[in-house]
Amino acid sequence: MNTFDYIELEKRRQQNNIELIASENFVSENVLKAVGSCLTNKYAEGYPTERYSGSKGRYYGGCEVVNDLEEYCCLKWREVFSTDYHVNVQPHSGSSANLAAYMSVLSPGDTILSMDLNNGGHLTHGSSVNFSGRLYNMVFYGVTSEGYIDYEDVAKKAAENKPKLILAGASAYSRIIDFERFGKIAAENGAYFMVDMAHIAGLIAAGEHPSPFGIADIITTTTHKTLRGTRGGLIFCKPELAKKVDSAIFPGTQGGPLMHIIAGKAVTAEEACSNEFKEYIKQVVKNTKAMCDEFIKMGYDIVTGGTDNHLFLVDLSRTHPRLSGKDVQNELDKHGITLNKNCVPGEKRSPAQASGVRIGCAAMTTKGWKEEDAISCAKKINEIISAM
Ligand code: DSN
Repeated sequence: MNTFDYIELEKRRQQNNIELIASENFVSENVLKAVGSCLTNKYAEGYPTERYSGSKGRYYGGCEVVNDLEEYCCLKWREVFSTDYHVNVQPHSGSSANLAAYMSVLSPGDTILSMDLNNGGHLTHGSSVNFSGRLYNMVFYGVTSEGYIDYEDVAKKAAENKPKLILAGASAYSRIIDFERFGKIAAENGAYFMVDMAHIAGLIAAGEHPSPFGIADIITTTTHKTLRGTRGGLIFCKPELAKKVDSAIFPGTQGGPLMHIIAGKAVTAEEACSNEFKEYIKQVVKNTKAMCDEFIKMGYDIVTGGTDNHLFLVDLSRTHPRLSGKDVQNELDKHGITLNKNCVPGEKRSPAQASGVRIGCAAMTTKGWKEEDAISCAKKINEIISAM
C-alpha cells in the first residue's frame, strides 16, 4: 500500500457510504483542482500591500500573482455575504480563526460568555481542555429544557459577569440563532459581539438563516461545512477592527498562508455566489426537515422538537436508555451509515459515550438527495436501531 492506495480507499468509502456528519460535505472538482495546484509551492508571509494600510506587504519576492489572487478571494467572499466588512482569508482552520479573533480584541484572563460544548457549543468556545478555556475566563450560557438557547440566561450572565466578548454560534444547534437579541445584550453590557457561523454559513449565504453582518463585530467561519468548499477558515470584522484582526493572524498566530487553500476558498466563494448554490441550500433545509419529521413520526425525541437548519439531534435517553450515542454510531458504521454521537441537554453520560446522535443532510444533498431519500434513510436507521 502507498499513499495513493489509501486515497483510493477513502474515495471509495466516501462514494459508497451514506454521509450524515453535519459538518462534512463533498467539494467540486474545481475546488479539488485549486487545492491540488502549484500554489502550494509559494511562500507569501504578509498581506497584499494595497489593501492593508500599515502592513509591510509580503516578506518574499514573486508574490505578484498571489497578491491578486488573495485580493480576488476577499472580494468574492464579501460578495457571498453582500457585506463591506473586512475579511481575512488566511486562517488555516476554524480553530485558527477563533484563536486570532479572540487575540485581536482580548488579553489573557479576559471574560468570554459563550455556549457550553455539552449544550452544542464548540471546543474553541471555551472548553477547559482547549486554549480558549485555558487562556480566558469562560462563563457559559445554557439552553432551556427543550434545548433552545436561553436568551434570558445570556442577558443575566452578561449583566453579572460583564464579559469583554459575547460569542454566538454552535456545532450542534438546530434552530435559528437570534443575532439581534445577542447583539443587543452585548451592546447593553459594553461587550464585543462575535459570531462563529461555521455550521450555518452556507444557509446565511443563501438567505436561509438571518445574517449576523451589520450586527456582530467579528464573524468567523469555516469554508467546508454548509459552504461546501475547501477545508479552512475566514474572519470577517467591522472595518475599524481590520488591523487588529490581520495582525492577530499574521504575525500573531500564523506564518505563511496556504496559497493553494486560498485558491480553493476563492473557488468556493465563486460557487457560493451562484443560484445553483442557493437551490442546493434550500434542498438541504427541506431534506433535513423531512428526515427529522420522519424520526418524530417514528416516536423518537428530537432536541427542540425539530429543526430550522441542516442538522438535528436525536436524543435516545428516554426512548432507548440502554443505548449510548456511541453504540448507535458504531452499529450504523457497520451498515455504511456515518454520523457522530453527540451530547444532549442534561446529558448523563460522558461526551465519549453521549446519549444522542447528530444528523446532518448537507453532504447527502450534494449527492442528489431529495426528501424521499432522507425519509427512507430515517426508516433504515430506525430498523438498525430497533434491532440493537
Ligand atoms: N468538528 C466540527 C463539527 O463536527 O461540528 C466542528 O469544528
